[in-house]
Amino acid sequence: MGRRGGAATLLAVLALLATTASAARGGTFRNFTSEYDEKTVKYDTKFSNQILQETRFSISPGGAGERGTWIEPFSWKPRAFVIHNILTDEECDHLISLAEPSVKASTVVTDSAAHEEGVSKARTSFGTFLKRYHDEIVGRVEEKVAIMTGVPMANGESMQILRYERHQRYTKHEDFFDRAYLLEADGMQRMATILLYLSDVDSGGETNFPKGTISQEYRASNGGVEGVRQSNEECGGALQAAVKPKKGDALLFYDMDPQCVYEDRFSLHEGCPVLEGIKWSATIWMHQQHFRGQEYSSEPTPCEDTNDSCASWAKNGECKKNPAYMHSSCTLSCGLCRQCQHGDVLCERKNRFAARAKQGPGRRRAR
Ligand SMILES: O=C(O)CCC(=O)C(=O)O
Repeated sequence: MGRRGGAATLLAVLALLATTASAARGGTFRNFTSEYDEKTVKYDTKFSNQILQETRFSISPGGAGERGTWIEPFSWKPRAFVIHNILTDEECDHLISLAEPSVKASTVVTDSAAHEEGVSKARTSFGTFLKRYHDEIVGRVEEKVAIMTGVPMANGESMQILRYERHQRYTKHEDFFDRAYLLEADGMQRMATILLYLSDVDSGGETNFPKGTISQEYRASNGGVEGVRQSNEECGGALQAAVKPKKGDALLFYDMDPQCVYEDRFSLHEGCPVLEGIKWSATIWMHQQHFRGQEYSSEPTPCEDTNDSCASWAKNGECKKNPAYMHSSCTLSCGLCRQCQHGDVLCERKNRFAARAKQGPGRRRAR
């Protein structure tokens, strides 16, 4: 390297050091405020580690863990990955059974400014939301999603379950919000979307990226151009970059660039019409920051009675007869929470959600 080259390199290194130092002081990233405190991070990590111990991932089918969970890069435009066998059949069936009684015509945010919900013309499926950490299985699935995305579940919206019948579809759209709406949005921008396929579909129902490009590796290991070509007459014929739903698989894609600054326009996607059978899927959107962070406060919610007589009142049926008082003052005796062992995050999380349920439902946001 000549003198000039050496000087240029030195300047580049100095510039990099200056940028890093300014980032460390919070200068460069001043627009990005992290809501994490140390406790929350520990809390999230600890629980994820519990799930991680049971869930082995591999980047090839041969090296997969017990359940055969492995990750296959599908596209780099947008960044999209198929995660094979992430859910067990039991988990899929459980999510469907929870959603089935309440699925109704899907809603989307039709007027971002007013946050009004309206029945979607773009989406003709049926859908419902499951409360975050609705039960142990929902929590387990959510934690797997946190691991897969590398984003704590506190940044995730509640899971939306969709049911598509024959000819039902979800037309082309992007999942990130308009910047104007971002100012009011909880958790800032949606950075990643995960679609969990809860059923096989006899024909159709592919998730297609009309601007996407299937990665070379994916083509090579899936029978080349012919092998990956999907077609759906009701979705315009030959599909650009489509994933076929398979029960237990997930499709993870990023809605923003790796720096989380720009929206990724390649992430435009659609749920093609189902041609035969029924398609069930679950969607979780992960945000840049905590989404409705108050639901995930890092302090355990105490589970205790406020009156010494609670236990005997509960025995006499007062929890049912006088719920207004008993459900706020005798939560332990009425069985609305449990006293958790120190560090039993699963138990603590349940208590937190029980306490929230007591306060009544919050406003739900649909897409
Ligand atoms: O069901 C699909 O394949 C697409 C669903 C979707 O686009 C969404 O939920 O945002």
